[in-house]
Amino acid sequence: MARRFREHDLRGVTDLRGMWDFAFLGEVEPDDVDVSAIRFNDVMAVPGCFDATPAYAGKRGLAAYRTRVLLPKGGRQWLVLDGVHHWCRVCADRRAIGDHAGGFTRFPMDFEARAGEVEIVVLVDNRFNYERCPLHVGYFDWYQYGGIARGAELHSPQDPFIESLSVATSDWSSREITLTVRCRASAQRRGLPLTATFGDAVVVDEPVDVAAGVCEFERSFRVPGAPLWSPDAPNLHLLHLRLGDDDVRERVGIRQVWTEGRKILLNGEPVRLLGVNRHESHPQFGHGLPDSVLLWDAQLIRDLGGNFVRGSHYPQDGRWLDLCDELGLMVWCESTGWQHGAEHLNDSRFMQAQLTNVEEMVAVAQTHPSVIMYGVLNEGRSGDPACRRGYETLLSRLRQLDPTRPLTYASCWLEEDVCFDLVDLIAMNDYPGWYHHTVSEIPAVLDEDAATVDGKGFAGKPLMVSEIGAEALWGWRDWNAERWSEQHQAAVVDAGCKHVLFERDRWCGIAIWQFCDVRSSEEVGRALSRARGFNNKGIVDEYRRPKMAYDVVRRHFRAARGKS
Ligand code: ADA
Repeated sequence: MARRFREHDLRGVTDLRGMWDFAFLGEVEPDDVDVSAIRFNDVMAVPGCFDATPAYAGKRGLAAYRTRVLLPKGGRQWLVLDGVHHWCRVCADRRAIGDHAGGFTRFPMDFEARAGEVEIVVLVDNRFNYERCPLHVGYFDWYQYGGIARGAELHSPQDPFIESLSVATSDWSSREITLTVRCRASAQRRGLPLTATFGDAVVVDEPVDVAAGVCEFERSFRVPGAPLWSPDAPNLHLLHLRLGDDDVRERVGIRQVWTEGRKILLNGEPVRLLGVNRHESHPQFGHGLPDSVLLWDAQLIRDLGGNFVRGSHYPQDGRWLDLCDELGLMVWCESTGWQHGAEHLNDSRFMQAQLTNVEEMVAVAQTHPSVIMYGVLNEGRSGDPACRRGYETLLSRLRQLDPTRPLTYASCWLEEDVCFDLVDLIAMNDYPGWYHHTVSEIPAVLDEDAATVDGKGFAGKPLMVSEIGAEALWGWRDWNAERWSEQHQAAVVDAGCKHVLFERDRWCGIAIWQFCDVRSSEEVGRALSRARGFNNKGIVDEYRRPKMAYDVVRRHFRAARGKS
């Protein structure tokens, strides 16, 4: 992905973004495709979603993308795709080099090639096929676009090759940072120079021995006095790591997050999460948002006085996380999911796909200081004892992969929920004033929800409202202020924010459902309950035009943050 800082000085990286050759193949099975016989008769933007363009709007089927790259050096190549929706087969010089299932995550594919031109073809399938891609099921309440939606790069790796670099603040007060480097070498190497600079300071400089295959090592260092990262002062530092002939640069924010009693602490100070749920979706770009739209979104959340965004309901684009790092937005990053039940959580294909999704999510998210917690399975049936094992598996894998961040999941099963003990922060989704009850009853319903959680023995844990909101059609203003009007939505978010932020101190935060309107699933059942086929609970519409609720949220968030 193209980042705001140069990621490599030594490693050759070709950015593959731009126009690719394209062919929509439709109802064809990938196994039946002869890659050399594809007639590429169109072009498509990468990153982008083909089914969000006028020519292919709403189409599901197999599509083929092709580009050519000039390799200065032969040998092992590393193709890195940041998100392909939602199943793909990658071919280099007409040979399949691998399949990948699941959109929204970065995955590498390596292959051998000679110096000179290499042809990359990616077969992309946006159909729902549970066998092939159990992560994406058609009933979700968002439109699942197809295409190479995020960045694409070709890395010509050095040997040894730095496969990943994790950076974590191990102690914010002494400014201690721990690096975990994972590298791959074709043969054992002794006394390889390892150096790391943090800003201008050399913090690691030593010879290391590297074994053949994959090896991992950890180093810690301190940078006394270095400014910390927080939403009010999102200080970032550049770290440059070199191992032999390979290198990687990463941006570091020094900060630690943990929960204590009912609070969530950032560098020892309690923080209140003021934010929105945000889908990465736009009618013109699908899931492949251009930088300018990402910037719009971040600017608007900051304008609201927000300091928090829940990445609903899938892993986030590294470019968005870069922006959140830089502009001081705290992020909840969650695995892909929507209202899964025991039939999925007890299915090994689904669970394996979830585990891969969680691993790929952490690989991208973990270097970002903005990511303050991880979540799994939005509104899964955490109230069903038959689902508990699935929650345990995913949450314990997350803890193992990254023990530095609190864990959560959004629950809509408060009374029945059997998984609250597994998380650090309890998150409740409820829609009083929309699916049930009146606006004036919202405070009482929220109090009852909190009392339910507390009554189950979790009064000592942090609790947040992870979803609350109502639908409003942009521009539909009506004296009756009924459901679907901007007035009604404004009244719902007004009552919710007022109660959670100013009338009680039980909740450590609130995330409005949702930031912007998004296209919903094309399934008939969903379409009939979603005017225009969109989930219209955005406080801005899909083109980011504000509704009345926007100003209401802005007033409350700014007051809560002590701003005018
Ligand atoms: C759920 C879900 C959201 C959205 C919302 C709604 O709680 O988590 O994705 O579907 O409800 O608008 O009903």
